Amino acid sequence: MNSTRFRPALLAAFAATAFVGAAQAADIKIGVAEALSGGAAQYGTAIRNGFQLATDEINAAGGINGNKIVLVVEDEQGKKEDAINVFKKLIFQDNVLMVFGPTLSNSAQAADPIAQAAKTVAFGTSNTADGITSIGDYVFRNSVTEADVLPETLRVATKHANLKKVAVLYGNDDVFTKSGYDNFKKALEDAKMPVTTTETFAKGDVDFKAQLTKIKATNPDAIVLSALIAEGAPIMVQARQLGINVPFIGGNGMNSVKIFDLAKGASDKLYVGSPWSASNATPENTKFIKAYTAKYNGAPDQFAAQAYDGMYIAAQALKATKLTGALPADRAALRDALPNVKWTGATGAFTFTRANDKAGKPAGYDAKQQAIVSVTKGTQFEI
Ligand code: 1QQ
Repeated sequence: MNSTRFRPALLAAFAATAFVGAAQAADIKIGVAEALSGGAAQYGTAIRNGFQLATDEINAAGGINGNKIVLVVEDEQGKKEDAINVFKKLIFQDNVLMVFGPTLSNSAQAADPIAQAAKTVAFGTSNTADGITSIGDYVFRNSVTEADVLPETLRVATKHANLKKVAVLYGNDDVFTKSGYDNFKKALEDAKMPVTTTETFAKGDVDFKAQLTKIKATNPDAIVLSALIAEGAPIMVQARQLGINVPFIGGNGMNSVKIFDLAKGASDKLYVGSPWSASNATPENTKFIKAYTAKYNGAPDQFAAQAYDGMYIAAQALKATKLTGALPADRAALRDALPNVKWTGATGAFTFTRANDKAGKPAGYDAKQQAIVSVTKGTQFEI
């Protein structure tokens, strides 16, 4: 008699425990929109690996206050139309808390306004063109911009290779390559470096001999190149075939170990600036390189490193956020927590700075970080 009277109460207590338990162990869904196929997959695959490695480590260490991060990964193919569609799917159908990506600035400029309008954080780990975070206050990046890196790359390369005059070659139909060109142009003017000729190419071009022949005729000491790797690698190969053996000075697009596979011996004498170096022997970087190499059977690059750090930065913000389960409130709370994160990861010490929009009003958040300039293969210059 007594036992039957108590049973409902006990059952209710169990049910409540089960409910609280389930709520505490709720998964935290994070969208990953990266180029996993097409010409930009060279970057996107490394980025996806970096996110996955960090997520596995964070979850193995107890997740976010006991909750697991679950990645919803989509291929945006390095195309802006696909980036828009993938952002819409992740934000409106999958109901992710935030979105990482897309890979290219060209796609970010098209897709980030979707996230901004939906008041959902868009966090780029590889977008380096001017103006990406001026889209709005839900737009973040931990990628160091071309504007920050290229003047230093040029300064170090000029000194190291004793440059007196350079030729310029850039892609004029991509947000990143155009922004790289604008920043190189400004840096060259500031450094009073004579430019022998300026040539352009378009995305998808495969034959660069016409531009390179013109460049060769002007006898530059180096070629300043703003290109993505799909065009940049064959440009280096074809330059060497034409007997152009001067150094190349590249931006973030050339900052991938894939250049060794794609251009082979022709990738020698390439100067690039980077927020990350394989030879930076900090405990965080050593741990990252070891874990990445073990998991993926190959060396990481700075795209993997920035993605890895990006996930840890988001995790710090999430740990400081009281998630309620109400998506709009949680998305806003995450946005509010992110700017306060300070994190020392594989790429070194990291904080955000506030960016301005076109009207000069505070907008999204840019990485504040140091750059390193290196020449393939071998030499590194800390700056
Ligand atoms: C951008 C870049 C590319 C090289 C990303 C892979 O920096 O598009 O902003």
